[in-house]
Order: sequence, then C-alpha cells, then structure tokens
Amino acid sequence: MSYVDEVIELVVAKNPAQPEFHQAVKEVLESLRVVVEANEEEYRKDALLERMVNPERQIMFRVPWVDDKGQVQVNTGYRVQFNSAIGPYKGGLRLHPSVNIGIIKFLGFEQIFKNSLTGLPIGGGKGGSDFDPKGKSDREVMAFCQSFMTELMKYIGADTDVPAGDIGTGAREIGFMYGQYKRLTGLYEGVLTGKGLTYGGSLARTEATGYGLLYITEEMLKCNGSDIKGKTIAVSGSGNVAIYAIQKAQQLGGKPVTCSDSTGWIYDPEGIDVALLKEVKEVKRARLTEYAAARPSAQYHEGKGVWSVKVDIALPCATQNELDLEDAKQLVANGCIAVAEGANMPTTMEATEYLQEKGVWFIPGKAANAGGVATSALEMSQNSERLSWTFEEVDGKLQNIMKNIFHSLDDAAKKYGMEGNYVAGANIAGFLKVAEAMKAQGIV
Ligand code: NDP
Ligand code: 2IT
Repeated sequence: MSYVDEVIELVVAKNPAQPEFHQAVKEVLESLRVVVEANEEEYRKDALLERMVNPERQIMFRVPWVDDKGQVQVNTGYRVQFNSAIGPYKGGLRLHPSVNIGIIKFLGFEQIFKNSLTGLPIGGGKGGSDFDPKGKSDREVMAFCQSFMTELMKYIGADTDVPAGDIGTGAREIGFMYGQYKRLTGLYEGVLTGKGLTYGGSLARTEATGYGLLYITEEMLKCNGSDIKGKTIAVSGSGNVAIYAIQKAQQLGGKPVTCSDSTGWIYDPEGIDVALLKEVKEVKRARLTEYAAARPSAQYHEGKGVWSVKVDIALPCATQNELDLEDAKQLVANGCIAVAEGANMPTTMEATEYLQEKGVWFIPGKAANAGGVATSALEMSQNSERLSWTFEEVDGKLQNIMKNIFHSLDDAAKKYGMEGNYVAGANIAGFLKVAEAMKAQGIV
C-alpha cells in the first residue's frame, strides 16, 4: 500500500467518529501523492506524515458559567495546537453548538497549510467550544468568555499560541476574552487577534477575510483573462466573511445577489444592500427576515438555496460542507465560471472534483480565506512593535499577500504537472514549507 493510503487508513482508524477531520486529511494527502511518492523513503523513515496528522497537543476542558436565571451551565472548551514548525500556533476560536474535537481538528489541520501559504511565520492551531452565543445576553456571553479564558490562558501567549475569531466569535467575544487574559496574567500583550481598535487591534482585520477572498479571486480571474467587473455573484453566510466579501465584490464592480444564515436565504436581484445587512447582522444580531422586511427588492426563502441562483461566481462563506454535488451541478448548469471558498471546507470533495472536471476555476479555502489569518499576523507584528499601521498600509500588504498566494498555488500546480488545479497547488505549496521546517528541526 502506498504511504499516503497507509496514513489515511491510520487516521480513520485512530480517530473514529471524526468525519470532518478524515475529510480534511484525505483532501490534503490525496493531492500530495506526487510529492510524497518522489520522497517516499525519506518521509516514511521520518514518519513525516504521521507527525503531520497528529496534533502536537490537544487540550479539552470544562467551562462552567452561570446564566441569567442563576442556573449553572457547562460547556466543553477546546484548543488543538497542531503544528508549530513555522511559528507560534495561530488560528481562530469557534463558538457553535456543533463544535466537537473532530471539527476543531479539521480546522486546525487546514490552518497549518493556510498559515504556511501566507508566507508569514505562523503555525497551525484552532479552538472553540460548543457554547452557542445566539440568543444569549451580553452578560451571559461575558460569563462564558471569562470562564473559557480562565482555563485557556494556561496554554496561550503572544509567542506561543495566539487565538482569534471564527464562527460565533467576533469583536464582542474577543474583547471579553482579552480582558480576562489581561486580568489573570497581568500581561498587556498580543495574545489574541481581532482585537478592538482601542486596545491593540489592527485596522482592516475586520474586513480582511472577505476582502482577501475577493483579491485572490480577482487575481485568479485576471490571470485567466477575466475579471469581477459585471459578474453576478452568489454568496452564502451573512457573518464576518460574507459581509466584507459582498462589500469588496461591489467595490470591484461585481453584483452579489444572495446571502444566507442558518434559517434561510435572501435573493436580492438588485444587489445586496451591505449597509442594511450590517445593520441587521452586526448591530441588531437579527435574522435575515428583517433584511427582507426592510428591502422591497429582496426575496426571503426558508432553508438552503443560494446555489440555485444563476450566477457567474459562487463564494461559499458560511460553514463546512454547505456546497454539495447537487449544488455544484446546479452551478455548472447555470454557467458558473468560478468558485472561491471564504469558509473552511464549504465544498464537499465530490462537489470540488465535479467543479474541477467541468472546468470551473476553484480556489480552496486554505488559500482563498487566508487573508484573515494573514492580517492577524500583521496585527501581531504591530503589537510587537507597539505601533499601529494605517488602513491603507495593512490593506496594501493584504493585497500583496493574496496575489502572492495565488501565484504560489499556480506555480506549484504547474510545476507538478497539474496546471489550473489550485487545490493541489495550495496543498503542495503549503505542505512543502512546513515539511522542510520540520525536517530541519529534527524529530520533535
Ligand atoms: P460568523 O459567525 O460571523 O458568520 C457565520 C455565518 O454562517 C452566519 O451567517 C451563520 O448563520 C452561518 N452559519 C454558520 N454555521 C452554519 C451552519 N451550520 N449552517 C448554516 N449556516 C451557518 O462566522 P465567520 O463569517 O467568521 O466564518 C464563516 C466561515 O469562514 C467559517 O467557515 C470560518 O471558519 C471561516 N473563516 C473565518 C475567518 C474569519 O476571519 N472570521 C477566516 C477564515 C475563515 P447563523 O448566524 O444563522 O448561524
Ligand atoms: O479560519 C481562519 O483562518 C480564522 N478563523 C482566522 C484565524 C486567525 O487567527 O485570524
């Protein structure tokens, strides 16, 4: 059996009931076959792939907190410190009832290669909890965040592990966590990113993931003789990534016509009104029905459906496995030319393969959404030098980083005889840097 197949089998056997983690590992290792086969003897001897798929450390802990009725609630907290070969662990904290160790491991594994692609010195990690911030009062969210950080603070630090936001963790949650970290440790340091601008946050971090998604999509389209101008775009989600993807798409002359949340979706043929969407989601924390109520051109539908709309470009920005084979078929039938993943692993493997077979340009999340973590790394740099850069400075660096990422995928795909396969290009380019750093540092 080939080394890649052996390691995939091992991962499935040793990590039962973690389908998302299996999926992420398979997707990466499948496209590394050509690289692994060329170095098989050396990689096997060093157990390089076994070390790559085993987190350096996994932390799970109890998070007790008191709700507004005086009832004690107990959640589970996680931090998976996956790989520190190229820098301190870096990756977000997801707060969502679906969170379990398998989800955090899939996200942490992806983060290793994503962070490598940014070209910045950050290792891979991820964390979170099955706590659901939805419907909770600010005081309840603060109680949870303080309890969560009371345990997490033992394992993180500005030079060891720097968490940030993800689903359910935005500026409010980062603020509460930062306050508790500072109170417990007495350290005013860049231990979290996505901080508010008054206490060490970076300009453009809020926008970075969505903006970065559009910068890389534009670069990819340009290199293939097209661009965003005049294109109709389907976006899923209506959170941090989706909102700023929609905003930048409009600035580049595109027309995003959809967005969604976990209960329904909007089709707005006149184009999404970003100011209204921000008001509904960022200020009121309300459902999309409120968007539809305030906007005569918008149609609200219950359930899933953004991929059924006829568009040129699809940008999944909500969650994993939200775009399946049936959705991919519908997009292709409607003439979609490009899919770029704002979310982590939003496209199933079958859907990805189908899109690629049909000639749809496809940029995987670990490249397409890397602008968020890249700008987090820029926030760490600013914190280290105790300076704040202007919006234009950070945004300019972000644009360069996203362009460079696209070219590193494109070059790697070409070098290994898979021109245009940006999935393989991302996995190979991300992997090679980490593999080299691991080799140089010996068996650790
Ligand atoms: P937010 O919490 O801000 O928004 C998430 C959005 O997706 C909401 O509209 C939410 O709807 C929807 N959503 C979440 N889970 C589900 C689900 N199970 N089913 C249907 N809809 C769902 O998160 P972000 O925008 O920050 O993150 C979105 C994606 O982007 C995630 O995959 C995340 O890992 C990834 N990402 C985020 C980065 C960042 O910087 N924030 C960086 C890189 C990747 P509802 O409110 O109804 O739950
Ligand atoms: O998935 C991701 O890259 C993020 N949620 C952002 C991580 C970060 O450290 O900014």
